[in-house]
Amino acid sequence: QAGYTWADVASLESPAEGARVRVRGAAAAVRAVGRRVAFLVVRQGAATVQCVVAGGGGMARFAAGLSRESVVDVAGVVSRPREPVRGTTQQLVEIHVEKLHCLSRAVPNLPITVDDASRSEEDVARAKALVHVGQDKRLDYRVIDLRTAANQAIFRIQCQVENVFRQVLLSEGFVGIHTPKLIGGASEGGAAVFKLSYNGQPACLAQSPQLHKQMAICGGFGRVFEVGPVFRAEGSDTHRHLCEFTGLDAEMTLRDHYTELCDVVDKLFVAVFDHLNTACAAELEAIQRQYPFEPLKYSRTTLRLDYDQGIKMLQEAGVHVDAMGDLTTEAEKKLGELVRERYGTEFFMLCRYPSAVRPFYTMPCSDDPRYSCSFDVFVRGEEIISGAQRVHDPELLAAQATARGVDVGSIAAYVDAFRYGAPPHGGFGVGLERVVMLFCGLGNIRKTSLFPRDPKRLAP
Ligand code: ATP
Ligand code: AMO
Repeated sequence: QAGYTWADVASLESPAEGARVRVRGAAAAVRAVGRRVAFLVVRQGAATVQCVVAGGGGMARFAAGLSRESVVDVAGVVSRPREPVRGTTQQLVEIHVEKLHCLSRAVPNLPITVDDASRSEEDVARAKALVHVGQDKRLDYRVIDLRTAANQAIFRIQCQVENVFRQVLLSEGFVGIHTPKLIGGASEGGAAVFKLSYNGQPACLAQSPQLHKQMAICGGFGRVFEVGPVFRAEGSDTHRHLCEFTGLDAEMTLRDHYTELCDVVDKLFVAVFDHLNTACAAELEAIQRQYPFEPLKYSRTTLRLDYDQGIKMLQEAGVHVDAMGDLTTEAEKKLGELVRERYGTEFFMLCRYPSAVRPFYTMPCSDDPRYSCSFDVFVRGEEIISGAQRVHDPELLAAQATARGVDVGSIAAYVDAFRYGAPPHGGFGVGLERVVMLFCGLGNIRKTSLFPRDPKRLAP
């Protein structure tokens, strides 16, 4: 296609009128007007441009016969129509097509269409006649579903969360590491592990990088982070549990107190949220159009409450909670509402959990061992982060593991790591999909996982 310059649909506004461009994208819509003119909307990512196919030679008829989602190459001249039809994602300019090639023909009867997958609940409610595509079907045909403007935005936002996580931690002196995902014993205790045979030896998929991120600290790295897969054999379907998710983990030596971890979380997440609100405004708008949500309320310095204070707030509101037990999902939600009403924020930390409800590696508080040097972080009343100072005394560690039913033999190398000199340390783990789900008020974690793995789904 000599004489044409490759162009991206999203930046088509900048070439001067009359520029000769070539774009490649999907045929999002085709409309024939008579036999000699066809309008072809070409989509690339979330951006679309209208292409006018006119004149003889059968090109208009060829365009009119293209099945939707076929991949095409269009070469032509940029023009600025006098009355541009501006869709939400459509460019103001058009392309007057001189050459048209189809590179990949989509089947004429698509199992779902991008238009149907793009409808908001309000659209569906307003026009009962519109096809409503349920989540399962959309996930079955995820490669088509991912082409919606909202999905294009969700995964760009997810990438930015990960990017800011890395950038902030790198600037704070953390080193990125990669820990093994094939391990000999459950890293979190509990039953939710995928077991497998490792050349005949019992093994499992890592439930977190917990053991090895701590061992990296024992290995002399003062501050580490990891972005990697986490496997949990969750038994029941919920809106916020996946069987495989992306963990953003950090671990660091501590000087005096576990609240040094809270300081890092604070800096990190204010930076993440600020970045999303400024650099990703267009993406947030695209998500809003399909899934309306209120912007997250958060403050410059993150509110920190003690677990006891949280319990008191719930009890005063008439919620029955066990002061030394774990919070139920409903209690967590309710606490999120109470905090928003009283403090005007939807992002807060709950510190000093009862030791009994935390994993075996958690450091008890020195002033009262019934409580622990730990915290959870909540967004809109749901947990996105767990963190704590760790036990670095091997005897106490083994005792706490045994008391919680963890087979010390299966984690012997981990316990031994603390026999060779280990500094006080702690860390935290963030669920990437949960951050995006809750920041954008999306209501279901499957929406923020590219190809979700839940208790029922192993495909696509
Ligand atoms: P974590 O990541 O720490 O496991 P979580 O959000 O899964 O975080 P849990 O400590 O497992 O939290 O559980 C907290 C609460 O969430 C439980 O008390 C329970 O009410 C609810 N919950 C957890 N798993 C499920 C599930 N599979 N089905 C229904 N509710 C659940
Ligand atoms: P925890 O088990 O709380 O802590 O997990 C950390 C964070 O991971 C996310 N998360 C999940 N996301 C999707 N699907 C799931 N099934 C799921 N389970 C957990 C949540 C949660 O806050 N080792 C500790 C962390 C640490 O102390 O460093 C841990 O794994 O957002």
